[in-house]
Amino acid sequence: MSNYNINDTIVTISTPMAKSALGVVRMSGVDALNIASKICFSVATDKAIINFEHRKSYFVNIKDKNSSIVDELVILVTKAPSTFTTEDIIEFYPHGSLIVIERLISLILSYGARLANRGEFTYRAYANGKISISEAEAIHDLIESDNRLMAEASIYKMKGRLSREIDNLKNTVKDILILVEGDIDFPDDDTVPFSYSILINHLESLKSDIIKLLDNSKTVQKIMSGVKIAILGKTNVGKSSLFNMLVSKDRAIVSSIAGTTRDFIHEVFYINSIAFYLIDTAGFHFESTNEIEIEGIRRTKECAAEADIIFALFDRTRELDYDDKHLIEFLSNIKNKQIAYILNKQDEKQIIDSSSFENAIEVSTKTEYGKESILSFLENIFSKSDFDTFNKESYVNAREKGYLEESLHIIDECIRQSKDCYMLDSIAEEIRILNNMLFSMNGKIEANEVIDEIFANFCIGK
Ligand SMILES: Nc1nc2c(ncn2[C@@H]2O[C@H](COP(=O)(O)OP(=O)(O)OP(=O)(O)O)[C@@H](O)[C@H]2O)c(=O)[nH]1
Ligand SMILES: [Mg+2]
Repeated sequence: MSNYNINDTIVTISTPMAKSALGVVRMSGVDALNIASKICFSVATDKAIINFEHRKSYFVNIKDKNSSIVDELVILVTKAPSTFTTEDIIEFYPHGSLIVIERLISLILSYGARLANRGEFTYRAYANGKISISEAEAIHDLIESDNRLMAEASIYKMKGRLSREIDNLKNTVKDILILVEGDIDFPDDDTVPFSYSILINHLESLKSDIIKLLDNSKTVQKIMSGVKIAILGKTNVGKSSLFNMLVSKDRAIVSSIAGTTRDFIHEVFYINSIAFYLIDTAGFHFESTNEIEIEGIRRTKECAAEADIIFALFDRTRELDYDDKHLIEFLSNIKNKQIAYILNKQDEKQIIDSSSFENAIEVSTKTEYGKESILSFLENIFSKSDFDTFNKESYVNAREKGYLEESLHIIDECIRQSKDCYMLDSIAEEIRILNNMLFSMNGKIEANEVIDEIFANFCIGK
């Protein structure tokens, strides 16, 4: 991708290659207007359109080289430089027949355009300085988002919420560099007073800004990615019944035969727009010799490891047996996860006392008693301050996080050198590396392989 020519004209379909009411075909580049003027004929006058105006739509017949009509459609013209790619862009909205779309694209190609690669429009926006690499990645996140909050967070990142934070960090680094270089070049000039303790204060404050950004990002990511919940329990305690109750659908098979669920079932439900990904699992039966059950239990444990929250379910109408106790022991070894102990079948004669578990939630999936308690438990997973953070801050991906963590190491090294009153030349060199690090994070200095990897994941036509 990084080796692609950005001086030619590219075209491709931006909607899925499938029969639909309408499609979108996008063309961008130096020759876009010229090519459009050869194939677009005004429906009103049947004359070729020679001069296109910026941000104007036209109702046209597309005609091939034999003057045969390919389609009658609307095009939207936007002219350089105020476009997504900063180049002239024509968007065609043909009828969504694959034949029509293929004919239209072939016609455009025959006039010298080239078929666009994955993400190539966004790559051009990046290469032409319209968006930062972080903003390009946010566009990809937006397209991939599968819940409302993920879409929201990526839109704000796309619109520069993170870039602004990084710009603030860059400005602070620049000020620190001026402080250090000022003292190197003009040691006797006291207009910008220098001392190692002033320098250390600046570095400490920069460090805490980066740590805050990383912490905020963690919160934003937790909210936008949704919460994975695994329902665990021995056979027949009502896991699938609980699952169906929470997703409000008769999705999983429920039966009194032990071992009904053999594999996972996933469903998503929402509370205050937060996505909860619920997983129903196979019953926890520890001493199984049945091959299918053993595999089911292996998968259940894997699923527990991936979940953010575990719902440990017990049947209140029976004494805790070997499998229940084994599950409790298994859960006691799990760290850093929220575990909710749920006692089911509250509608029948109670054998287990709820005080056997700390903060147990009592439910009956049969009467839906206790459903509200479970929902309110989930509602309180995130605090008001988590939501405030979500509404104001942005998130970093693995690539950006790598740069920030590396920046923290460099800052620590600068602080160490400053505390030992090292030569300022050495500290200045470290700060320059830090500066480049932040530029590489969302600016234009990137290794080609990284660029290639980012854009290779994009959709065709974006
Ligand atoms: N009385 C009563 N019966 C329930 C309740 N919840 C589930 N059951 C019954 O318990 C039996 C097992 O329910 P399932 O939801 O299939 O249990 P499970 O834990 O998914 O079982 P496996 O998939 O076999 O591990 C069924 O006969 C349900 O009707 C409840 O709240 N009260
Ligand atoms: Mg089940």
